[in-house]
Amino acid sequence: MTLADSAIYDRAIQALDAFQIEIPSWGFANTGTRFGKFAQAAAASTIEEKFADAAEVNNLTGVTPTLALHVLWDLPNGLDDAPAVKELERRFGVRSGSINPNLFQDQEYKYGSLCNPSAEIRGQALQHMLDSIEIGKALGARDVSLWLADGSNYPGTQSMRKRIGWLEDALRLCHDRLAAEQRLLIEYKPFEPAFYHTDIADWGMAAHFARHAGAQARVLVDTGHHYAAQNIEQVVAWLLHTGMLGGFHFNDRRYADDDLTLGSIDPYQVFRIFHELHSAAAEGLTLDVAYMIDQSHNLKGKIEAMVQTVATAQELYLKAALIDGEELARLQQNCDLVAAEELFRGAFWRDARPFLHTWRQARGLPVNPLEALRASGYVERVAQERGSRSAAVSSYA
Ligand code: PSV
Ligand code: MN
Repeated sequence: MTLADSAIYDRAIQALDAFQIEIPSWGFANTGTRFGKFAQAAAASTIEEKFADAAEVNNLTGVTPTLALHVLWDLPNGLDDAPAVKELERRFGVRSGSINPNLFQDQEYKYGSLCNPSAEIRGQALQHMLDSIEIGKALGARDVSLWLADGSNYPGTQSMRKRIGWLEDALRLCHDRLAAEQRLLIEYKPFEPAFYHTDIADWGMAAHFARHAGAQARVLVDTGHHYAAQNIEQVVAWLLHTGMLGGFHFNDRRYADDDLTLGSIDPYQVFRIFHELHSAAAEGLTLDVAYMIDQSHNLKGKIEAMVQTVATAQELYLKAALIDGEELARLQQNCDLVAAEELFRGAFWRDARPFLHTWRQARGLPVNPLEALRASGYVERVAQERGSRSAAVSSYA
């Protein structure tokens, strides 16, 4: 190995050591589209099963020690469920990750939750946020990750400005309740379920609400929550520059919020996002960014798709870490466009998997986690145990 080779090897190993990604409990459950669900026998239907699946993914990949929880789906009795979740953490060796309040399912939220014109409903939504913060404290989970479905469908039917004020007030009250180590992450999305205006529609609005809420609030970037032509890495660069980037929900998309497997449509975009993070870190910025997956696998096997996603994230993170940052900065400074682009693209085309294999081998992990999952028979076993539940249910939501 030459000196240059060994420097790259060290960089690869360092990058892999630093990378962890959170997986979502809802990625293991039966989900679907608004047209129907295709039930899978191996799908998890209890929180215990979700923890079991998460442990399987973590045992195979070694980089997913935390499981994101959705309050209504995973802790339907709120704080009262926290001790049982703690017990599952111990049993399965997986910790609770971000706590996701649910302000989009209850009937009273038809016209909004924290932005509802009714003070009573806003109060109810605020109480759910405060309860979620307490759940986070009880579980020792750091991030409370808020996505609001609030918005309206028709022009003139709501006061967008009043709703800004209501949301500012609510998020500040939430922030006041955070423990010193907790964070409030604010996720944006341009449309769906609201189709005229959404109360937190883009990163600028999310950053405003986060700043207004307080010092422990940050923006969460869900890669599926942008218009098709959006330059997401530029959004990331801005949030890094302004110290407002708190985390990611990774997934891929072709049209809208499709929740497809990360990198299945545009792996180059994920690479470009990771490059922004690596280059910011190399330039001395302190990064405090939670990497999370937000995917629901409708047709693919859920556990298999999760392992595939984690491995893809590692590969793309690693490829981006292998860019020669100093050389790239020199080429950028000299406006040597083609050389800069070739260096950048070259890293994307490089097969970084041998580094990943070596890293896995050294840590006693399966070199190919997908193959190992198949060989383990885990999916078949749980499918049998969990039984084939209700056949595909067709409904128009
Ligand atoms: C909304 O589309 C979202 O991205 C939010 O993060 C929710 O918590 C999640 O999806 C639910 O699947
Ligand atoms: Mn999301």
